[in-house]
Amino acid sequence: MNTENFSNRRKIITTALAGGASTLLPAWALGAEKTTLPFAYGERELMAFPEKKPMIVLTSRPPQLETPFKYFDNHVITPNDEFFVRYHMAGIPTSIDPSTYRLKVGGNVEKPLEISLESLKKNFPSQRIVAVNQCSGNSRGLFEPRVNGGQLGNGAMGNAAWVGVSLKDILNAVNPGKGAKQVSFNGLDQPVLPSDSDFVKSLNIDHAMDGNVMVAYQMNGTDIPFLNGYPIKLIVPGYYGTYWVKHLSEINVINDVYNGYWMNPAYRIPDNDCNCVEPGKAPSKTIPINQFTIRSFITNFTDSSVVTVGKPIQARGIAFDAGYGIKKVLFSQDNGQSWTEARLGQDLGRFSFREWRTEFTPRHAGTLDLRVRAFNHAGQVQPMTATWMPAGYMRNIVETVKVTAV
Ligand SMILES: Nc1nc2c(c(=O)[nH]1)N[C@H]1C(S)=C(S)[C@@H](COP(=O)(O)O)O[C@H]1N2
Ligand SMILES: [Mo]
Repeated sequence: MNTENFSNRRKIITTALAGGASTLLPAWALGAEKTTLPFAYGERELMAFPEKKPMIVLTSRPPQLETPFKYFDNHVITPNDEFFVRYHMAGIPTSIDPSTYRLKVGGNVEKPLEISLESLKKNFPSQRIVAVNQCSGNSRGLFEPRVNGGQLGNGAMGNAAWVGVSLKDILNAVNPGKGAKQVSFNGLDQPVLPSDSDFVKSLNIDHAMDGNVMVAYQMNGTDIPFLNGYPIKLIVPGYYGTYWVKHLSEINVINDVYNGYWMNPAYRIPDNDCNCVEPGKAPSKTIPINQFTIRSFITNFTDSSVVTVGKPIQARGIAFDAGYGIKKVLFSQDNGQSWTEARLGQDLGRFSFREWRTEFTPRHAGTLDLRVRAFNHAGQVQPMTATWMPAGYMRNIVETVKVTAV
């Protein structure tokens, strides 16, 4: 896959979408390169969907696209055309008219509103936040023993600059009534079968009002790509992607805990300190998935990289957490026996990817187990051994990249 190819494809896509970013055309298979994710049955096709570079296809209907991991080495902000895509149901919108789009805000509120995009942009103060969106099941394919669900590598995450309106300002405008306990969020996508549940998520009212949760209408300085939720999506910094409702169309203030399928039984984690169970066991009690675990990655080496003994070389990558802030990142070239502290890159905000870099000199020929381990300001640290849960969420073990030194 080369750059020339990329720009070609972008042009085709741009031309195909000449009617405006609000039209999604079907039939878009423009290429069929292949890649292999690092687990059994990890062979995948790459395809360019509208407004996207070739991405790893998990399913095409609905589109579920994983970012090829090498893209993360190029930039700390994930470009829109490299950002992963996740949907649950095939009934996704295919055409959206921004002039008639309305965000309905109601439920237990004093003054229900139907907000146009124009009004959202003009009548509410805007705010910007750089934040990571990560699917709960990112890295699920690496679970041992294997678990059911989308077999993802590490590319179901991305970091973007979001501009929009604080949910707090929207809720203050409608004025939640007494007894308000949660806020529910619905998007334009629909289940295909009557037996399927519409994708609706909820947050506690205090969380919804915390000033960080926002309704975004811009991603990295432009419209949100169609497949990432055009024209507006909910941004829940530090929380798993499942809460980041796309094509957001309806917000309801409710007096109880929303108990629809996508909050219960879906997207639940074991209710204990490790959010884990013994492999093969089911949790006895669960809670809704919530904040990210702390993670870090090496982005410039893969298991097929070759390095030279005695020659200093840079290792680099990214780290992130739920928003407590990355405190330090340690790097090891010897299977975790000794560690050196990496330099941290620019701080783009506590919810952003944080770059790290260090140099190392391969000490001996053969396989080197490279590892990176992040620590945050809340005392959280990546575990050295993997935890397990049936749903395959929240993986954050210290990953190992095995390079060959010659
Ligand atoms: N409307 C809608 N929003 C949704 C979903 C969905 O199926 N429908 N999936 C959620 C999940 S599980 C994830 S991980 C994120 C992915 O966001 P992205 O596709 O923009 O990367 O969208 C969330 N928002
Ligand atoms: Mo997800």
